[in-house]
Amino acid sequence: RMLKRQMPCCGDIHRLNAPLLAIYESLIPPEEERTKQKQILALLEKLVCKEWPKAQLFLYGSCANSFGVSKSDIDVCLAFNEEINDKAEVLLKLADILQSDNLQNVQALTRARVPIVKLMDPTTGISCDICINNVLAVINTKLLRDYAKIDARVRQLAFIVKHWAKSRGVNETYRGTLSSYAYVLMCIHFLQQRRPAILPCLQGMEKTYSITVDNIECAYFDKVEQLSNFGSPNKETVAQLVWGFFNYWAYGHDYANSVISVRTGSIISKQEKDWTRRVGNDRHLICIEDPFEISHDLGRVVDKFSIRVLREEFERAAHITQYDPNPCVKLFEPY
Ligand code: 3AT
Ligand code: MG
Repeated sequence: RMLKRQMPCCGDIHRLNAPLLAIYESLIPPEEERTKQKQILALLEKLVCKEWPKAQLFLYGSCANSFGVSKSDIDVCLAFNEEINDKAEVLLKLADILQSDNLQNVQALTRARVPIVKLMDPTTGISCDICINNVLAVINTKLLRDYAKIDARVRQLAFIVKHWAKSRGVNETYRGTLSSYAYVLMCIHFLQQRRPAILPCLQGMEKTYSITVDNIECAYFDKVEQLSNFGSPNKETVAQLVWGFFNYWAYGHDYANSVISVRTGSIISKQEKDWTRRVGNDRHLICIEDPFEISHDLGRVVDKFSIRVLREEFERAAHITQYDPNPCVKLFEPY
């Protein structure tokens, strides 16, 4: 009797589709949030321009990569045409300028791994982090946004995975779990690997966009409006994909030998990357290659304790999507 209850039933997974789509819909930011973001950017531009007329401001991260849920903070990059040696000095100056306007909680965090100025706009209630010359993040934001345009299921899957990760406490890099950026790359990789594929490998195609940043050539096919039918031979629903995603990370991934690589659209070996042993604090227990900074493993924050937490969470999620009578509640239950 036990076995029978545990038997996966193919028709069953579809019961999840409508509720998962409803959750996805509820997470999409309303249009007025975009308006507010633009307002803040305009205000910042006005203030920054007085001091540094040649500098430019860019949105990056989830407010610009189309994977932002409602009420996310916004990430802004202040880009100068030249290298800035003393970022702390510029950030303190910036904090000073912003403070004198009516922005609240302006704070320069000059010793963080990525030094930033944090602030809150009292009229909109939106918090904002400003970094300096982090142009690669602006470019990887564009790559993610372009992938999202190819097939609606990219955003659906990634929203649900991010929501799950936040609910379950496994979206905290300072505690050894993964960043939102890493989760979105995991989703893109997964969709590149479906058969038929739901996503192509944009960096493996003709280069229609190319820019060199910090000596790294970032190039890929960005005319994605030409790819709007790419995923249509694959008829999988978001429920099947969510189930497949968690199963892949619970039981299908070879943690000992494999690196996932959106850049190549495939799995590559740890051996090939020389990510086989711990170097300093980088452990490579789950390997996610950054699409542009290819020496950069986004899994390097994961340690021998948090890898267990992560894998147990993938297994829990896989089990719930398959067998739980109330999966949409259980999956996102606070930890
Ligand atoms: P949230 O919705 O805020 O959780 P997000 O997409 O804004 O998601 P993060 O706050 O983790 O993601 O990061 C903001 C952006 O910074 C996303 C990506 O463009 C860049 N980024 C983050 N981590 C890395 C990294 N390790 N290497 C390169 N770029 C990164
Ligand atoms: Mg963010």
